[in-house]
Parts: sequence; C-alpha cells; structure tokens
Amino acid sequence: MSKRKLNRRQQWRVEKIQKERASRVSRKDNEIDEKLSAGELGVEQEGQIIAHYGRQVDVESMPSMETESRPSAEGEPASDDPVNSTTRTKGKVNRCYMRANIDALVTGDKVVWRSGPDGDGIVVARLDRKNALMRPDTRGQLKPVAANIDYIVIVFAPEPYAHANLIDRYIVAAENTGIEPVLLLNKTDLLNADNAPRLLEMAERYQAIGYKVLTASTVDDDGLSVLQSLLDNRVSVFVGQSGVGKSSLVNTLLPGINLRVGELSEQTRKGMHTTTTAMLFHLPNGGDLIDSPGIREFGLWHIDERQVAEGFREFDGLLGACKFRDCSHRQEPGCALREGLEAGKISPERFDSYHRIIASLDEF
Ligand SMILES: Nc1nc2c(ncn2[C@@H]2O[C@H](COP(=O)(O)OP(=O)(O)OP(=O)(O)O)[C@@H](O)[C@H]2O)c(=O)[nH]1
Ligand SMILES: [Mg+2]
Ligand SMILES: [Zn+2]
Repeated sequence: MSKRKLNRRQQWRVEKIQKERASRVSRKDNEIDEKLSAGELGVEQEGQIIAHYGRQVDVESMPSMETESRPSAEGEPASDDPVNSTTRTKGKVNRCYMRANIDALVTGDKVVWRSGPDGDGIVVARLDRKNALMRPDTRGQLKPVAANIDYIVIVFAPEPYAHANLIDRYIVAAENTGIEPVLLLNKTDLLNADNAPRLLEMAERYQAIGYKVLTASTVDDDGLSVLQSLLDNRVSVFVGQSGVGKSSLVNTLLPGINLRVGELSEQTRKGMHTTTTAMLFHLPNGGDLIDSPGIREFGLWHIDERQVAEGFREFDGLLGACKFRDCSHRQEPGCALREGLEAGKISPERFDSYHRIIASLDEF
C-alpha cells in the first residue's frame, strides 16, 4: 500500500467518494434483486466474460445453449464496442451487472449468469479459474488482467522503444502463475541498421534461456502464419507497452474484427493507450485471443524476492547454492548467481534486470 499520507481534506474526499460508490453499488444490487423477485430473469446458465466495463461485463453464452445469434456485422464502422463487432462471438452477448459480492471478474472468466429482458442480465457466480495474470493497479491493488490463459504473448517492437526490464517483469509474473510466456518481436518492417542489433540481441537472449521468440509484421506479413499456428487451439493474451501493435495484430489475424488502432505520439514515439479494456476473440481454427490495454509499467509488489528469483529461469539450480543463506547476490563471496554470471550462464542484462526488480519491490 502507498506510504503517502493524505491530509484531512483529501481523507474526507476519499471517504465521501467511497460512500457514494457503496450506495450506488447497493442501489444496483437492489435493482437486481427486484428483477430477480419479479421473475424477469432467465434460468441460470454458463457463459464467459469477453469484455469488462467498470461494473458491467459482456457475457457470451455457451453456443450450444442459445439458438438465437446476432446478425452479421459486415460493413459496420470500426469500433471497440463488441455490439458492433459481433463476428468475433459464437454465442449471444449480454451486457451484465455483477453483484457486489462477486470477486473481480475479468475477461476469460467462466461464469454462471441469468439473462434479463433487454439484452442485459446478471452474473450470479464465477466458476473456478485455471489461472489468472495479476497486476497491481496504480493504487497498489491487485487486479486480474485476464483468466484461463495458455500463453502470455509479450509483444515488443522497434518503436515504441523496447524496455527489457518490462519484458522481464511480464516473464516473472507469467512464471509465477505457471502460464507460458512467449515473446513476439512485432513491426519487423521497421528494423534497420540502428535498432536491429539491439533488438535481435534481445530476442536471442530470451531464446537462449528457452523461451519461444516469434517475429511479426502486419505491414509486410512477416511471421503471421507461424504466429497463427502457435495461437490455434490455445487461449492467448497479447500484452506489452502501448503502441507495440497488439490490436493491429488482432485485426490482421481475425478478418472481420476492426479494433481501434492508435498512432504513436509524434513527440515521444510512445503509444497513446488506445485500447482500454481486455477483449476476447475466437480464432477461426479454435482457440481464443485476448487483446489487452498497453501499459507503461508493471509493478511486482505482490510477489516477494524469492518469487522474483524463481521467475528468472536461468537461475534454476543456482538458487540456494550461495555460500550465505541470505545472500543478496551482490558483493558476497561464494555467490552462485555471480559465478553463473561470470561463467556466462546468466546474461549481464538479465542479472541487472533482476536487481532492478528487487530494488523496486519496496517502492510502494
Ligand atoms: N510499421 C508498422 N507499424 C505497425 C505495425 N503494427 C502496428 N503498427 C502501428 O503501430 C501503431 C500502434 O498500433 P496499435 O495496434 O494501436 O498498438 P497497441 O499495442 O494495440 O496499443 P494500445 O492499445 O495503446 O496498447 C499504429 O499506428 C499501427 O498502425 C507493423 O507491423 N508495422
Ligand atoms: Mg490496442
Ligand atoms: Zn548469491
């Protein structure tokens, strides 16, 4: 939690906002209860969260349970609103409320829900998750990014500038949830004599420690068929900095989907945070693809030093082998990790990245 102290006025405002929020939530729950007792809701059925908007979620019914389907959305304007991009869904989609007592739901979650009379409905319960990628929000509260995932595809590109430390943070989070990270160097059409040496070296570094590294370009079609076959029949989530081309990849891989794509800022060459919510799409050959909002930084305050170290797979077999049990892997004699570094088993970049993450753990 934040160490920052609020002054009395700020404290008062925070409490006021929280009270207002609580009363809105209970009003909504009352409405839901009224609908329930008036018998306006359909029977309980299973569904999947395919998008999330504040206190509402889009729930897709399991295809076998619904005969009614939406009309084709061909020719409709580009939009992030799933109502306008229905080609991605198999079942019917209802914009549902969640009861306040349900844990945070996230795209990819399987739920039990009841449909309402106006294309709405309520989520009654969340079914067990296989896994979830978690990340603290700006206030340090742990929030799921997506659930029930096979691959976390970490996208990076020649621009915006690729930060290896951010990639390592995603890898640590993925390793700690048991989800396989895959690296994807996108926008290969922008590789040139200036940026290629650094980026290809990065790619090789991850390959050398056993990660899958793919390349892609939506401009000149590089690598798309290899990417497609990786994604087939799996549930994957695209993550990474804003502007690396996650939504552009979804648009290219899934004809008929027309997600909003945003130019990089002219001045900073950074992404403009175009995508604001994680959305799930079905792949034509089976499997799902989740597009997620780009991020600036990835806090790892929710995990401890040991878990960070375990998130660096090249440290395997060396952890616990240091002379001192509480070795900080800095200057101590007999440090197995430093020996690994000197022997070339650990790259200096990854070792440095590890220390940067450890140093950041007590920033909150
Ligand atoms: N040259 C080149 N530009 C690309 C490629 N893919 C995407 N872009 C451009 O990169 C910019 C950002 O693309 P988006 O798809 O919006 O990126 P994003 O990762 O979804 O960004 P957020 O939603 O903000 O996280 C757009 O101007 C795209 O046209 C590519 O393969 N090559
Ligand atoms: Mg996007
Ligand atoms: Zn050590």
